[in-house]
Amino acid sequence: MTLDKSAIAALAKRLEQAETTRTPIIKITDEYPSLDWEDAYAIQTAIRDAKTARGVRVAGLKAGLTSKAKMKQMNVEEPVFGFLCDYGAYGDSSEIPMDRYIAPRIEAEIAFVTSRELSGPGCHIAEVLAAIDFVLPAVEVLDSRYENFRFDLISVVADNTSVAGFVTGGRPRQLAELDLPTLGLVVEKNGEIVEVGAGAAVLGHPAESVAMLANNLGRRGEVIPAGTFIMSGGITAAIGVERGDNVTVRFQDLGSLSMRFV
Ligand code: 0L1
Ligand code: MG
Repeated sequence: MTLDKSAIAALAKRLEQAETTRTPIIKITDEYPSLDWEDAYAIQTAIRDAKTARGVRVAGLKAGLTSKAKMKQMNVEEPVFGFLCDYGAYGDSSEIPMDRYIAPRIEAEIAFVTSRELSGPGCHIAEVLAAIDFVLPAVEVLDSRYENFRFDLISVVADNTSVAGFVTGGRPRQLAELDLPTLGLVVEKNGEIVEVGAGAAVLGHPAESVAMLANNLGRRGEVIPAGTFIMSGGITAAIGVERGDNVTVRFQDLGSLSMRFV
């Protein structure tokens, strides 16, 4: 940890202001080049605490950068983690207002709702599988608060891993009915197929990223409470969207999700 409490609070405020005013900022490591992971998660937690103090509800948790290829490319050993807010929740067939965002992108994910608490260190995939109540299709809306997507991982974690919203609904299913690594999906933008993928793109199995999330939270003295909605990480690359775009993601066995950016 390199920052004191007041610097963490100031950076949290700067990032939250960038989000609420849709005004991108320069990545924070330009000013604080020696920021470490602990600083980054402390800034993210300070953003969460400021939001919840104003009445925002934490709607769930997320893992990001979960594909092995992307982790290797970005020279990281584990995914990054963030939290979802109630005001970012959209149902199937929603209209998503572009003016809430700077430069939104979407990625297709598999989501879980848990039925019991998960805690680390030492959480493993079998514990996660035993704790899954049901599985849902989901789409994450990403929106970096940094200018021109110029960021590094420490800056991204501080910026709540670019979370901006999420779409869910579709067809909730029991885990035993699904084979998550081979569960396929197709992303269409304006009727054209733009991405295809399968669950194994997320660390071999999407539940693996939930175990990593529990272990990451454990290091920070937190747990995944029972009943948590968790987005397990992008199966596809993130796709940029513009006003007027229609996106549909067809998930094998989980139904489809559609959204229109207006
Ligand atoms: O959900 C994620 O994979 C996090 C991505 C963070 C970086 C970005 O904004 O693309
Ligand atoms: Mg994601």
